[in-house]
Amino acid sequence: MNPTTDIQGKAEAVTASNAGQSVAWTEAEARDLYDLPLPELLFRAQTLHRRHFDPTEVETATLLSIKTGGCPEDCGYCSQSTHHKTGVKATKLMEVDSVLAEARKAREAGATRFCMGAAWRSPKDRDLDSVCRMIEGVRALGLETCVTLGMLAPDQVRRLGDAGLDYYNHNIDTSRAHYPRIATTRTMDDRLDTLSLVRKGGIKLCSGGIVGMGETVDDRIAMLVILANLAPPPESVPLNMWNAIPGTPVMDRAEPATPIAFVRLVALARLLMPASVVRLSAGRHAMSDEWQALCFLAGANSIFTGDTLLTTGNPQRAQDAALLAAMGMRMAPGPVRSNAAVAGNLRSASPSTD
Ligand code: SAM
Ligand code: DTB
Ligand code: SF4
Repeated sequence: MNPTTDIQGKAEAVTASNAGQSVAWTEAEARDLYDLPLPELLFRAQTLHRRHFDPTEVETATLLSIKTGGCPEDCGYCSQSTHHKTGVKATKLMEVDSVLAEARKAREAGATRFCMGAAWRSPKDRDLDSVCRMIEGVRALGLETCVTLGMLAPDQVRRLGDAGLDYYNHNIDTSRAHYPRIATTRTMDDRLDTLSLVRKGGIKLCSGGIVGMGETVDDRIAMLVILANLAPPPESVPLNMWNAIPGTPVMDRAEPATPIAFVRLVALARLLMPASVVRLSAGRHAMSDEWQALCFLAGANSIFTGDTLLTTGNPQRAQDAALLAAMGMRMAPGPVRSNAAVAGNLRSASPSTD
């Protein structure tokens, strides 16, 4: 019998439980899936993808850096750490009204989620007052809300939940083994503790990582296994290709993933976390249309739209719309949710051929 048949059975069990609470993956099982012949890997990923989602739809979120630079953490990949000379200027927390004006623009451009990022180790209570008003204001515009503010205390989670926060983004970034090589002012367990508090607070998790920081393929797989075993996995899983930042320590050891290696990782994320939205996040402007197209075929179903991420660039929205149209796909008009019922309910969108 094909040794991966049992593993596929496990992936089906994740689907059956619809959230994966009871299924724990091992790194060896995940590696077996990752190493499948690409046509087989993509077939399996697509099969699970369409059980949960309309495979022609991609969720769109827009990011805004509400407090840039001056961060005391030493994350070796980040433009915003005070430990590295990257040329990023530190700013104060934005005014609530200015943030809401940006959210309105994002909504007019078609985004369904607005994500606000702050370069903090953890928020001060006074700053959280403003962030809560931003969340309330963005929600009132009819957008889903996401914030990424660093580590949280239980009371801060409660306040964010009371403000109506939908998602908290907090990436684990890499494997446990590689973590000390990318940050020393915090640990993987610090990250997992915040994720656990956020989940207990009833807020949905957005957690993923970065590829291309000198890690091995096994590190990338180990990172996905940690996320998949959170029981249930994060509702949203961003996979970032490291956006090179001159002046950071990661610059000396960065090695971008090949397109095929990245696509395999996306497919593995889809197999290990079939009910999660997998976001093709930073690094898209360095990817060809064909590379991105393969990621969508492997199960990625979310992107950031808008020309900037936090401090780096992102493809123009028109370019994204053109790629999706060429694939007979579209930006989802509302939040994307796992729903086995969409299988067999594909719109008869035909690809544009120009
Ligand atoms: N300070 C908060 C924190 O670290 O959680 C929130 C902001 S931080 C910039 C959010 C995430 O952006 C990081 O966890 C990391 O995964 C991602 N990130 C930062 N710099 C990046 C880069 N150059 N390329 C890709 N992803 C990056
Ligand atoms: C995530 O996983 N990627 C986004 C969001 N979550 C906060 C951040 C990407 C940052 C890319 C580097 C920059 O623009 O500074
Ligand atoms: Fe600070 Fe977040 Fe950048 Fe780390 S990733 S330096 S915590 S802004």
